[in-house]
Amino acid sequence: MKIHDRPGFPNPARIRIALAEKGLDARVEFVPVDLIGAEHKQPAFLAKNPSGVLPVLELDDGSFISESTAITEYLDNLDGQPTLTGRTPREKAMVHMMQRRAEAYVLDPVGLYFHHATPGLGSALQAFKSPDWDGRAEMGRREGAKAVAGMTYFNGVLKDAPFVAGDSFSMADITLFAGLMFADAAGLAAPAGSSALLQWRERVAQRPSVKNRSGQAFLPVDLKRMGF
Ligand SMILES: N[C@@H](CCC(=O)N[C@@H](CS)C(=O)NCC(=O)O)C(=O)O
Repeated sequence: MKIHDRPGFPNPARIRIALAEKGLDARVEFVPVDLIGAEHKQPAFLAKNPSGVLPVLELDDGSFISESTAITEYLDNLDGQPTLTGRTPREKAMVHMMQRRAEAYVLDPVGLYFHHATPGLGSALQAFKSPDWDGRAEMGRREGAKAVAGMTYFNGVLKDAPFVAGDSFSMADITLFAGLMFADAAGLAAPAGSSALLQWRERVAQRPSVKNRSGQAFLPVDLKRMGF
């Protein structure tokens, strides 16, 4: 198996955490993609994933799987013992629902804020982000506010349960964790009173699958290197 990604970015991090949770790192070859140089918007990459985003899983039979949820489901079911996507019909439905909320309420709006209301990843990529649209920064700011409201929602969820989808760590936790990572990089802080969310985050940060990846620095390091 190959994973086409760039370490340090939030969606690639979702898969790297899932791989580590499943103990599958050694079975994967990582293929770096120059996201800052917009390699993922060029025909060779678009043939692998027409959405033009990372990560992409390449199977040994030559097929490509994109979308972090689909990749995580594949990895989680490889050993017939899913731990990240639910075991019973109820668990599976809860994980699916809550991870989708984590994407829709936090991770995706943070991405829109980052790419439209800030300098994002620089000029090569900005050329693909509707730079001529006047309403772009305003849309980005609204998405930023939506992400902060999403954090308040998840703070409420985590007051009542140890993990995002209930009693067990799951793909939903990974998605929300990646959303908060991205929020840090984009300069969006959790609102005052988010103690349940921040305590959950600290617990997740201590999991070996997350903690042992600290050498593969998350987004802020790349941004600093770029002078942002
Ligand atoms: N829905 C996709 C989102 C993937 C995504 O947005 N990846 C980011 C990297 S964190 C990306 O490739 N961004 C490039 C761009 O927006 O041009 C997934 O779940 O994998």
